[in-house]
Amino acid sequence: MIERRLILVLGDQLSLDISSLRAAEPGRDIVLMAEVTEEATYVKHHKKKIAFLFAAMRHFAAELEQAGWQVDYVRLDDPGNTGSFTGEVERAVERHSPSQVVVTEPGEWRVRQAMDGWQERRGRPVEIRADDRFICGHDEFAAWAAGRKQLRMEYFYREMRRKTGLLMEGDKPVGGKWNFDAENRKPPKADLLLPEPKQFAPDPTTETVLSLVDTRFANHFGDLKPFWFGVTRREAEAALAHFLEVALPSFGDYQDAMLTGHRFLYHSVLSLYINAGLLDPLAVCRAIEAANHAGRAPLNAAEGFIRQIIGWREYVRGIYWREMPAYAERNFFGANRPLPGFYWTGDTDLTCLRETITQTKQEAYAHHIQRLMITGNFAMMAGVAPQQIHEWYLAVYADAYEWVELPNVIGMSQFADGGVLGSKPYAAGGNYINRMSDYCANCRYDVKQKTGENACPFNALYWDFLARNAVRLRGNPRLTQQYRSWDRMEATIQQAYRDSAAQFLNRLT
Ligand code: FAD
Ligand code: DLZ
Ligand code: SF4
Repeated sequence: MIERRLILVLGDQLSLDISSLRAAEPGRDIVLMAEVTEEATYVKHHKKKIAFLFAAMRHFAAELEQAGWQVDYVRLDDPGNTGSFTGEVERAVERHSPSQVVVTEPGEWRVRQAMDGWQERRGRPVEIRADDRFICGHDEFAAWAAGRKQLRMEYFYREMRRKTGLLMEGDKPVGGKWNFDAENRKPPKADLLLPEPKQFAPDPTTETVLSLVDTRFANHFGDLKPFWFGVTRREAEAALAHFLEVALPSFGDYQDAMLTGHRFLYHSVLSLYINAGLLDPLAVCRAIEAANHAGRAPLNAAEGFIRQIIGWREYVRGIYWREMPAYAERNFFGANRPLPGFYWTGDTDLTCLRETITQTKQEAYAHHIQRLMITGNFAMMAGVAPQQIHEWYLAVYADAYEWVELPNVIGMSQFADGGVLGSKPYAAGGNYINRMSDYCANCRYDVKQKTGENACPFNALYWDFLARNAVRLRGNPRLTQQYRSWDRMEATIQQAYRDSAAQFLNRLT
């Protein structure tokens, strides 16, 4: 009897050299891929995100078959589909009687917990292999973090630069500095020549998926069409090539800018492809480095981009696996306000929030500063329960998986971890938003007014947030200046801020 193995490939493991496939033989072993309701509904994911994943999975299965693999592909609407990974592995074990089940470790704690129970349940050996598409393994991150009083991305990032050799000259960073962010905060200009990400027309396979999602997930958030994401490795590579050519040179300069109607600016819109496995993160960084070497991208752009991938992306994953499962429950400020309903509709008269949420609904995309300084900043200052805003982010973005989304939300944007990931809350009033965007020019609120009915709500919320949380934040050395300003204000002005914030928050409820 042939000793064949069952290789499970998850929807965000669409990489030909994933560790599970490396352990297998095409002519002998069976690859299992399954569309399951549980993954689409444990939070109600954006329709575009589900469509992207199912279409990419179907194309990947076809690619594997062309390469000689036997693929057992379970569609969402196949009769007998149990709707969960556990159920589908059990059914496949019965179909194929494998000697062993092999899988690459999942990105999410929830799925890892389920997998850890599989061997006992089926009495069949289950091998869970490391996901070496990441540059930094779990043990390596633990060793780096051990004994440090504070974890900070910048120091971790330097280790990753040394490890990969990216933008290095021997043991020195190219250009003499590790970080060129000081050059990366240019405000937007209305006359910028703005590129768009590469768009792809759905083929018949994708059209079938679009119909399925339209029927089965009609009550999920977000617009399904127009659907223009790439769904194959080749398309993802074309999207990367397009980014290198048209947007990378200005990526650094305008990284923090926001412009009405321009959803992507110079961002790459590659995270959905990288996170699903269609692009390899290190290969993307090498392409960026090569563009810099060839004189096609300045160093501040190349360094800024590479830092996001080998710095932030790896760092948040390290934090996730180090801190879970307690991390998901962290609530440093004890915030308990329900998520305002307009996060699901965009129906609000705060222009910055309306723009960001509307584009999220349409595109399943918002760029980093919109996520951090508009929807995240607002939720934190308004005192929204971190677990509610976390579930929102996990549901609405096409690139969201808990390992990357949770630390960005709980740690970076809500400071709900009290400073594990970052050193201070990203709180800001209307001035910051006005400097980095053109939203305020077209808003019913006046960004220059501090308090009152017509004042930008971010202004009062900012001071109210600091005052409300003084016990927790006053000792933070990065907020000394802010608390000094608050303390110097006359009591009547302080009260006016608190009253304005209270009135606004009451209306919100
Ligand atoms: P670009 O601006 O072009 O950046 C290049 C690449 O760097 C991205 O494609 C991404 O792979 C990586 N990157 C950049 N910043 C980060 C970061 N902070 N953490 C991890 N990778 C990063 N990113 C996700 O991939 N999934 C998420 O669910 C997610 N949720 C977020 C939630 C909040 C509250 C915040 C503040 C950030 C979140 N991010 C998330 C990080 C970042 O906003 C997105 O990676 C980025 O906006 C994706 O768009 P892009 O590909 O155009 O990125
Ligand atoms: C996000 C997602 C969705 C919507 N659907 C599926 C699916 O049907 N089958 C699958 O294998 N993966 C899916 N995924 C991605 C998984 O949620 C992801 O692999 C786990 O969260 C582990 O990171
Ligand atoms: Fe947002 Fe305030 Fe500007 Fe309006 S005025 S867009 S609410 S920051």
